[in-house]
Amino acid sequence: MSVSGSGSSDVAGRGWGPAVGRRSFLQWSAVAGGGVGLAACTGAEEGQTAAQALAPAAPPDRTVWNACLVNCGSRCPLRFEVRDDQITRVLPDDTGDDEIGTQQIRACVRGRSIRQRIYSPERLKTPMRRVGERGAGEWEEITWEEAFDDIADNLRRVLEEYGNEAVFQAYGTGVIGGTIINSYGPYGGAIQRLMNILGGSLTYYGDYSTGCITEAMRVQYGGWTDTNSHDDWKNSELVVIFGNDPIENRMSGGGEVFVTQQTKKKHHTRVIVVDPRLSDTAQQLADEWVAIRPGTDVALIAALAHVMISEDLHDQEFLDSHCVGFDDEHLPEGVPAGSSYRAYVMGEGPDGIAKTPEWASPITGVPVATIVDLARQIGRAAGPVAVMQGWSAQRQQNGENQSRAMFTLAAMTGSIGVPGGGTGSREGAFMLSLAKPFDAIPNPVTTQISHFTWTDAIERGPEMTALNAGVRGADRLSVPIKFIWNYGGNTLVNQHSDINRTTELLRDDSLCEFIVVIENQMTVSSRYADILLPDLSNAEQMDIINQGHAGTMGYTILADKAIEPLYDCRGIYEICSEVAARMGVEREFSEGRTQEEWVEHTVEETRKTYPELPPFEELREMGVWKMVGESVIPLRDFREDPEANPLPTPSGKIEIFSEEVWGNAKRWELPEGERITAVPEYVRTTEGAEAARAYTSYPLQLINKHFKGRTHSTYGNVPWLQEAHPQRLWINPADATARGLDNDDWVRVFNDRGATLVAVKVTPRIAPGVVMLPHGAWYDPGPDGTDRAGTANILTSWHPTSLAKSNPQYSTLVELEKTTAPDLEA
Ligand SMILES: Nc1nc2c(c(=O)[nH]1)N[C@H]1C(S)=C(S)[C@@H](COP(=O)(O)OP(=O)(O)OC[C@H]3O[C@@H](n4cnc5c(=O)[nH]c(N)nc54)[C@H](O)[C@@H]3O)O[C@H]1N2
Ligand SMILES: Nc1nc2c(c(=O)[nH]1)N[C@H]1C(S)=C(S)[C@@H](COP(=O)(O)OP(=O)(O)OC[C@H]3O[C@@H](n4cnc5c(=O)[nH]c(N)nc54)[C@H](O)[C@@H]3O)O[C@H]1N2
Ligand code: SF4
Ligand SMILES: [Mo]
Repeated sequence: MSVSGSGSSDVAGRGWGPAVGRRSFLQWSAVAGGGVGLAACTGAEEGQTAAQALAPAAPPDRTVWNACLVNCGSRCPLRFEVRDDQITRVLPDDTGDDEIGTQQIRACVRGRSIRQRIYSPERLKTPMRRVGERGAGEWEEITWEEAFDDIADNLRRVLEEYGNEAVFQAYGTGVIGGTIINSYGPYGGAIQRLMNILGGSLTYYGDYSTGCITEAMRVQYGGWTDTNSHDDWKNSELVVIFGNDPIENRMSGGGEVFVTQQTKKKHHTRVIVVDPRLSDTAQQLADEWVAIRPGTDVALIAALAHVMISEDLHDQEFLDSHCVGFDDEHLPEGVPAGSSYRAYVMGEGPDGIAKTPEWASPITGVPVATIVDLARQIGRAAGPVAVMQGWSAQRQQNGENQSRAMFTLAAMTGSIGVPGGGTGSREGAFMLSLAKPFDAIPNPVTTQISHFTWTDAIERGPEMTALNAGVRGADRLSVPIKFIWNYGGNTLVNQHSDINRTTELLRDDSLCEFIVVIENQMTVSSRYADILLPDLSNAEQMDIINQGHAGTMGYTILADKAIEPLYDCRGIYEICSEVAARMGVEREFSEGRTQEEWVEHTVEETRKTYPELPPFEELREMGVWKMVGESVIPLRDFREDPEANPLPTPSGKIEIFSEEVWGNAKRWELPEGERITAVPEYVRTTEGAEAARAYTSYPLQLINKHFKGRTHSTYGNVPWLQEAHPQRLWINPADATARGLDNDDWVRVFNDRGATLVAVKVTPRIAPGVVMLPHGAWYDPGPDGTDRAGTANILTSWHPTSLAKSNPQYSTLVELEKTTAPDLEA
């Protein structure tokens, strides 16, 4: 049988119709007929109104602890009320109180609407094999036995023909909170375990979240370094936030929203937010908003440094004792004078340009007086200054230097490693760390690419070398990627850059020969599968959950199975066990344990570190277990005694000048016009602020923030959330007027890579010349190929950043024109 779209079989026999495409709530109910769509979500009877359906009609049989496992950074316990094997209601954590450290971890709107995801009409229902061209969405339903055989045959063939380096688990964070059902390869999980037993697979360094800052931290601090946890604002004189948005990112009411709001309320610490948008954080927590053009923080910071140096407002003593290369007197041996950060800032370096506020203002869009005032507020603060950053200032071309400049500003304040200060990085949180017996098998393949360059590895694998593409662990790739496991991820298409180019690449099955997708929903990545497997949702199985960001609270959740598997779905543990059996390694894979026994084993192993953690059965009853920790203050020991506690950098100090990058700048083969720099310089880029104003074709800078209506693309098909948080392009009134646009008008946003249709939100909350399209909307091409969902990655570029080879998705230039609302049925 050949079917289009999602699996149409109705194995569970509950009256779910065939899956429909992306639709609004009303269309959805209408198409599904008589409110069946909603009924599917609520367990309501046909013909009931929404209000009747939402009212808890009859008491539940039982309440089961589970959790929201998506990658928002928070991780909330959920309590599922279950009646007749259907989740009828979702409740939040009800343990703890309203104090930081013992707070309730209250789920946000997304977690609380998880029923609409679990019971979505787009849920995959049965295993399927592609029959038409890859991506065309034509399938035949197959049995699980056929699916397992097919996967094992192809895996064996690829391993024999090309070797282990040809197999790749794609980036996927849809189930990042899980331990056994963890979708994020770098944390381990079932697929990585299976591949490691089979001789390993190609992996990656860096990630879509933090590719540039991770490399910046390695260069400057010697490795991953958080800044102080948000609760520590109580000790700060001033908090300066570069593009961090804790109110809209990681939205758990027990996490960052709660901790930042409570701390601000109690301690009234002055907060300045530097951001192209008046973010929800700027709106709720800031005393001052500095509107900046994306990607120009590094220029702003150079000008702040110019003022601070000129007016002697920096902590020279700390820079002398703890840092390398702030000034020419503290450069590594053999490096010529004029190479330090101070020389760069004061115009004593090779470019001879003083980075004055007058120099920075036209680049950044920040007025000269504001720059001077900001430098004086930072430099003259009577106590510690907490400089911190989010991650989107670094999800850009030159993102590495954006991050490094922020670390350097933190060093200039001398507030690193002390209460109330910070490293200039993103906030840390006290964490409970689970034992990971399931992930104990190492990967024999040591070759790595950057997370972002997997499309290049499909296209031109062996051309990629250490010097031209940042390959690590080997001089070059030996083979292209030929086999992809895609579990709980949508970076296969939707979340990776340049969707038109990616889909063209994936359509050609002579390049990547076999793609297995394991999903809950018919996403665009699902469409590019050769074998598409319907996974269980977290409600249908048990796991032990990794903690998310909650300031000074450590916790874990025992997420229990709440309902029986829906349709013909099976879980990742069973899937990998069955493939392992066909590859002759079932025993090594399972070690004789069921999934539940692995969870129990994990709890028992974790109890060796945390003896207070209750045993398995007790924990299962409790659901969530919390421990009170302390504020996180990274680099405290180093601050106190840098000689006794050196950093893992070559010099043991904070490397504002990096000798490694200085050397690589001469060795690496970079594309024409690109530079990597030993100190955090502002570098002009092809899709940066200056290019926007120089080009006539694409004069707007597009950023694509992490949005309250979704976690990336997950929850993107939930009608309640689509209604509450509609997809809109933010645009400044000046830019809207110039294009004849009013609020809610539809526009076509385009550049050379593609086009998308979306309605606008005209608002002074975004800087002129900048537009913002929340990322993660579900790609929905119309008949002419134009996307109709407002999908950001139709516009972004594959070209990686220079140093980290990372995703520069916020360095995207576009233009837009008024159009009419699309016909979604076409
Ligand atoms: N333009 C642009 N692109 C970006 C970003 C950006 O800022 N701008 N951000 C980047 C960042 S930081 C990240 S982390 C990535 C995130 O990209 P991804 O890691 O791909 O995250 P999601 O888009 O949420 O996709 C997760 C998938 O998991 C599926 N899923 C959810 N639950 C389950 C489950 O129980 N089982 C299975 N099998 N699947 C499940 C969901 O349906 C969804 O398709 O996106 C990156 N892409
Ligand atoms: N609700 C929700 N929360 C999430 C996620 C989600 O999808 N939804 N995703 C999670 C994940 S995986 C990640 S990686 C994090 C991402 O965390 P971030 O990357 O920090 O999140 P963003 O919201 O994209 O950006 C934060 C702020 O930076 C601003 N900004 C953009 N460009 C610049 C710039 O050049 N300079 C300055 N100063 N500011 C800039 C944006 O306007 C925004 O207000 O969020 C996590 N939290
Ligand atoms: S999306 Fe994040 S904040 Fe919201 S419920 Fe899930 S884990 Fe909690
Ligand atoms: Mo991320």
